[in-house]
Amino acid sequence: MSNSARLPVEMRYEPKEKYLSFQRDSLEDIESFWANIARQLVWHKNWDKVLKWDPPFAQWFVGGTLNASENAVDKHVKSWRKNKAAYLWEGEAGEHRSITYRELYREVNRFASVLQHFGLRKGDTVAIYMPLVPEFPIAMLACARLGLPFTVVFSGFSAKALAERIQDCEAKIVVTADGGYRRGKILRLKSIVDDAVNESPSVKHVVVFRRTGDNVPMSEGRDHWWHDLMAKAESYVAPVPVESTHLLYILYTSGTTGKPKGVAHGTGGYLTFAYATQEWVFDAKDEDVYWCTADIGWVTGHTYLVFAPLMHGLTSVMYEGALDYPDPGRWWEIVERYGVTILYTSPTAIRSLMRYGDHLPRSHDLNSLRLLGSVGEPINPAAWQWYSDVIGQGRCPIVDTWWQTETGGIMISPSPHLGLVLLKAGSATLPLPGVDADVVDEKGQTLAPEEKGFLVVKKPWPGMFMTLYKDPERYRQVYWTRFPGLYYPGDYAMRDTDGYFWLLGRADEVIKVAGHRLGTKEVEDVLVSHPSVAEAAVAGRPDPVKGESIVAFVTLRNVANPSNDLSEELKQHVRLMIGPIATPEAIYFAKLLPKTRSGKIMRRVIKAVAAGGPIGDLSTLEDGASVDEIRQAIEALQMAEKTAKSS
Ligand code: 6R9
Repeated sequence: MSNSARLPVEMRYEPKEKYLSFQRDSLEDIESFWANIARQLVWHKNWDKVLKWDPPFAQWFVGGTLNASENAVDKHVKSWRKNKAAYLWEGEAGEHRSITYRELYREVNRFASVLQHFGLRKGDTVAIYMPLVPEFPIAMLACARLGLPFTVVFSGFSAKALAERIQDCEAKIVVTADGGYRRGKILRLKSIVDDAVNESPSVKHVVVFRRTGDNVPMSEGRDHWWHDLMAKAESYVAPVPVESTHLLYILYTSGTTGKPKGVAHGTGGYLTFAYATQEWVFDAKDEDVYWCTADIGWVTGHTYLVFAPLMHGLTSVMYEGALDYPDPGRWWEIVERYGVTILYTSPTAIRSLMRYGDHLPRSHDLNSLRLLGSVGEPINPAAWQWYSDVIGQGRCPIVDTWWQTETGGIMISPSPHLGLVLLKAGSATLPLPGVDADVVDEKGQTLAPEEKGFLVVKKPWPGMFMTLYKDPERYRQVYWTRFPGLYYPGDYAMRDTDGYFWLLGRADEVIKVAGHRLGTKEVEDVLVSHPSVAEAAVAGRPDPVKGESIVAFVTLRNVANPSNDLSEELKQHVRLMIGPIATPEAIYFAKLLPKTRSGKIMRRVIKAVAAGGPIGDLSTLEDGASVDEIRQAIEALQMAEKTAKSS
């Protein structure tokens, strides 16, 4: 696929060899490679040792001390950037706020003072459960200023899920808001917090930011209004230098079974990796307007909406609400209003927007855009092409970025800053410098090109998580035992003859039809390549003959309507593209699909609906999306199934 010819001259790709040799050189001496980057951060004390590698535990920049909030805000207040916008915030109802670096600095200091007045000391933990408002990063940075590890819990999670996380990390304070807005409705966050805190004895105080003005009960002595506390706060609190390996945050993510995993990130290594990857991948400059659409409840928001862009002094757009509210042109309006130059979003958002057709993006001025990014799932070639043609107007390279909560930052992606490689729709291209990725077979042996296997990382990198919180054994077991000595992220992958990585979905998402293994993604990609289909989720259903048979749930683009003919056409389409073995036994047309906060389809739910079994308790869904939204999606799925069966 040659789209490079249409890119602006400065974005044309470099010969792959140059890029590959840079990649190789960085791996020869990873310690000095990463140390050179770490030196660009502000340290209180230099490290004694770059890497202490006691497999599978890595400690980066051992002996060094620094402070994350100082790297994110103090640094800029001393420079011309002090009055530059750090965040251009837009509320769902259309309010605007612009927060300069100087203002951000003042608020972070004052909120740190608030936390200090509660008697919190370095190492105490804080839980944050907030809507997407500027006070969200302010709370995170204030915690970091005092060396208080924080855990952000996505605001779509239920009280039960919130309580489980608060209890696991023994948070002393919860920072929340009276509510938030989602599709014009109020999410009652404070009442969820009340339920969670009632079961969580570690919590001594709850700080409530007033967002909606809703009347919420405040428990005397325990609950405090953000603005009351801030009015009495000091305007400066010295940043507490912490060891490079000091816990910066814990982010809970779902495991295949049991309780969520507390992914624990340190400070110095994480920040170094965030800093480097932001530059390599987004090539952002001072004049850019950068918009990472992720919620901060997801790791993408932590790294690429908070720490990395702030360390670089960038201007970020932050939008509170739903992408299609009040209409599906909202995002394009935002791009036009702020002159967004870099847009970083997920394949699921791209597919949702795609289904409304081209007229909405075409009726807005998207000429400011120069770089587009994707994260969260493999981006199917059809969505990639639409993103490139309709949103990027053939001008903007697409960076498809593969990474995980555990990796802390982007691992495999094109790197416009270092010299872009030829892009291929659907491939995350090559590992970033210092990242030693490989594709191996069941025994851990490197596979030949074009062979499918397991993605692994062979050398430690600074962004890697330190452990699973309070559970080092599980850390070892989940990530390091499958292939001893290699980090196993749990993804399927393939490398082509050019060495490009193709991510093929989670390794556990395999359906076995009559003995043949099929990745759910293979079938889904083919379905969404059909012009009528917006999104697809397939699952296996137990079948007495074939072991499993395939059922597919699809949402349609606006141009199409459900019909038996279309269902047959889609079955034929899959049959032709993959083979008879992959032909779905049933196609169900749904209005929406249940998704996690990062837009990943909830396989467990899809599987349960497909098999006709019980869905289980929604409040315990480990990787929450809004419980309400999931419930609606399930109803839509069940409805789709019923309609199909009765017709
Ligand atoms: C950042 C994030 C991690 C899993 C990961 C993989 C999938 C993410 C991807 C991708 C293919 C991409 N994933 N980005 N797959 N191409 N560009 O998503 O973190 O929520 O922890 O999920 O997401 O399967 O292992 P997280």
